[in-house]
Amino acid sequence: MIKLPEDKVIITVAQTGAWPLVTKTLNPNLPEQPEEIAESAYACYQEGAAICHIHARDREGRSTGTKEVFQEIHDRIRSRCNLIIQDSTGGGPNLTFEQRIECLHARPEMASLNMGSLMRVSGQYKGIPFSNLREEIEIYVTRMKEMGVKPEMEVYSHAMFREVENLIRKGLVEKPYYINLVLGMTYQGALDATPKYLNSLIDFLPEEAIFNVTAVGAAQLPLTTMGMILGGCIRVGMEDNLYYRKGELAKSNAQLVARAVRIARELNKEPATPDEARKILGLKIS
Ligand code: KMH
Ligand code: ZN
Repeated sequence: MIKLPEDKVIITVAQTGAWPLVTKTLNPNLPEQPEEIAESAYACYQEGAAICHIHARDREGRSTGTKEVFQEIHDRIRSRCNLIIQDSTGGGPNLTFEQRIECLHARPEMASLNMGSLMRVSGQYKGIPFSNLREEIEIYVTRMKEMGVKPEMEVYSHAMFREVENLIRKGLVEKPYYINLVLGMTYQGALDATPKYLNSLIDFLPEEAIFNVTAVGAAQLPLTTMGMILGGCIRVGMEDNLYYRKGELAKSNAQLVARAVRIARELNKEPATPDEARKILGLKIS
């Protein structure tokens, strides 16, 4: 595992997720439309985020994969700042295999790559898998490679390192590998968000990997703090956690980024700028 420079942390903000029930009805401050996502992204950039992980919604608030909506979000963000744009290929349960990857045509610098399948266990999609078969992962990563997009490999359990190893063995991902350890998803096959699981996932990281910590719900604060201490990058934001603290909804994504930056500074770390993050991750400098 590669640790970040001691005095740096790369902060990703994941502002809006794909889950259809997570809308403004649960937190009215959730940005859904391109203009809201871009405005909020700029506020997060000003607070210290370097990467923006993006899901798009249509005008009715449903997950969409269309290039046009992603392009509008990218253009709006890029007209204001140089945040690294990381599109989600996780899609939503309503998106097909091809729709999930259409966002690549809007030319993000990075894109998520889910490293195995999980089972949805609640709501109208209960029993519908979040499918990421080896063949599918390989198709996605090959397209990313062709288009110069760095994959953010999302790992939800130890078993998914088998898929990471497969991509490394086949030369389909480049160093430094960027691996997002995602804890606390309420899907069957995912790990709970506990310090013990985080530590044990870190033990299985390949040598040349930089890691990021994502934790869902109330675990976002303690586990991202732990991630910083252990030399990792962190992800905060309303895709993973709608609350600032118990009983208090987050006012904005920027509020969650600002708290992460305060904690980083208490730990003698500065948030990496987007260009510093590009250098660390091996992306082209903007
Ligand atoms: N909602 C996250 C916990 C993706 O976008 O590819 C999982 C995620 C998947 O971020
Ligand atoms: Zn996502």
